[in-house]
Amino acid sequence: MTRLSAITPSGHAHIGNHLGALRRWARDGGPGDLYFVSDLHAMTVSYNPPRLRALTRELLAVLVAEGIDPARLFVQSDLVRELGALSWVLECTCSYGEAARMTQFKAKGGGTGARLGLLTYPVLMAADILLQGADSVPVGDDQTQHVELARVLARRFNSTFGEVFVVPSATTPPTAARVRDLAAPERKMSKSTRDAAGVVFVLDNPDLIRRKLSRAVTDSYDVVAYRPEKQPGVANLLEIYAACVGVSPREVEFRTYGELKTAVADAVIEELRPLREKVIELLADPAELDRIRKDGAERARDRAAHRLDSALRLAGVA
Ligand code: AQP
Repeated sequence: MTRLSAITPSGHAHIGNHLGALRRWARDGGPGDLYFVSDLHAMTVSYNPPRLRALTRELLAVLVAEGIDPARLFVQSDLVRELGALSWVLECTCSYGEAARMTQFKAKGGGTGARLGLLTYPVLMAADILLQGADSVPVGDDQTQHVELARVLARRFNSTFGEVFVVPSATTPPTAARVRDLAAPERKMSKSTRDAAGVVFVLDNPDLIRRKLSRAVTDSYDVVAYRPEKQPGVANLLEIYAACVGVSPREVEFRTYGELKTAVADAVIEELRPLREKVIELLADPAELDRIRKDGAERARDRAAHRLDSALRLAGVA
């Protein structure tokens, strides 16, 4: 089985990415699993090119530092030519209605003024999946529709031109922590949030982590209890603590909010310390990171080559 997962360099990696996904990718990844930094997907909104390049490199370093096998990693844009070619073939089999129906396109302000890339990015995502021959794509609810489109396009290509693609399925990843913004616990912690006060980044130093946690929003109940509906801020802190130390949030006991915040800060600092150190070490050794990236690109291109060649040939263009 080949499971394909990605992280978009829309900002710096945070503790939510780590606890909710990356840590698990490193721990549970099977020999066929693949992971990539989806830098081309970060171009569908306004972005800064040098920052995108730096974030892509940083996220690759984070994935390696998490302990994911470098042989299973690649950067999406290293396959830009292959993906560009397959995206075009797939776009020519996909209707405007199918693309415009995507709820994410609508949610992100899709309309006549939207970038075309925002409309067609699910087709690029289909190309990501189909080129690597992934049969399973673990995604949250917001992405299942895109995997469904990849499924439709794979089937359509196979039945119209000839069998080339594995038909992928969306799978639900095992439940993991869903970390919320410390300053606004009604929303999830996000890489692209403008105000970083409520976001703990993997590369934040211990003092900054302590400061962000000491300012985390709580409530006026003044009781440390796990009641996500009534006390979302406190519940979020309990969940972060529990995910770091490996217990259930319901079994955690603290007397005061101050005590809770100090314990969460200590746990987060300890959880992130080895990861942060390793990322810094990797970023300081450009040759090693370049080697990992080049190696990953070659493997990913090798996996893609025969499918792309067959698809182009069957589509009558090469
Ligand atoms: N707050 C979170 N708690 C738990 N898991 C999270 N993930 C993201 N945020 C949280 C998981 O991290 C993986 C990679 O994320 P992504 O690049 O696919 O983008 P995302 O889900 O849109 O993450 P962000 O950080 O919120 O970025 P932006 O700001 O660009 O939207 C995914 O497996 C995701 O579930």
